Amino acid sequence: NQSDIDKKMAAEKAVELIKDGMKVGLGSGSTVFWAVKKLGEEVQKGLEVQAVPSSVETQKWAEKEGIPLFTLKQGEMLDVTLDGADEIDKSFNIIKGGGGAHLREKIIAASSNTLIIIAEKRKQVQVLGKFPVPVEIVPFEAASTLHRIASSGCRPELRKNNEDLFVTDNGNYIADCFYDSIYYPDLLHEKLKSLVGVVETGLFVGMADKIILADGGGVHTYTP
Ligand code: DER
Repeated sequence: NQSDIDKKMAAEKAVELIKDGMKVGLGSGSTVFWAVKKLGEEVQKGLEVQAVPSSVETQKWAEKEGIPLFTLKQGEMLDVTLDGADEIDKSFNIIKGGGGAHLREKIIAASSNTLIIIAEKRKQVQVLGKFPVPVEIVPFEAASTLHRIASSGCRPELRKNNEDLFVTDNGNYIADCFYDSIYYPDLLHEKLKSLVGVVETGLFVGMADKIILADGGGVHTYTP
């Protein structure tokens, strides 16, 4: 369907930027799925890369494609990371975490010299906030942490996985936090991070170096 075509187009455009010998961060989600697939094809044709996956799901995809995986040493940086987005505003601030992987995704993005975001054009919005902000919290006394998060002016909802609570790859919970428009994502991120019990937010502020968006009409690359 058109959505998959668009995701695939954006993903494959990004993979063109991966050169021999690069250390690559792999994000998570259905757009990154196409990037891993394309990167795997290139590896099978001889491209030499090493990758760090941002979720167990991405790790499995990468292993299936024969992409060599590794762990960064202290101080070692990735050359480039490819990752998706749930919402992108005009200043290229991003909400991520729809798939529950934003803690590992942010660790990888922070350890990468370049962060390339790949997405369907429909993810671009004027102002963030239609999509709830995923916030990873520790399970211990989660209700008290939710109360502290609510005080930041949102309605926090513990993410479910069918009947059970969703548990991240790190053994934590996710609170999906419903705000109205988020005009100052940097301030909101700092406020949330200051709350005890909060591990990481899905607000990626000023982190993207390149945005590749696809819609039926083609692929557009934006540099903040
Ligand atoms: O959960 C995540 O952060 C994903 O990258 C998400 O933001 C994008 O997922 P999608 O490519 O399946 O829309």
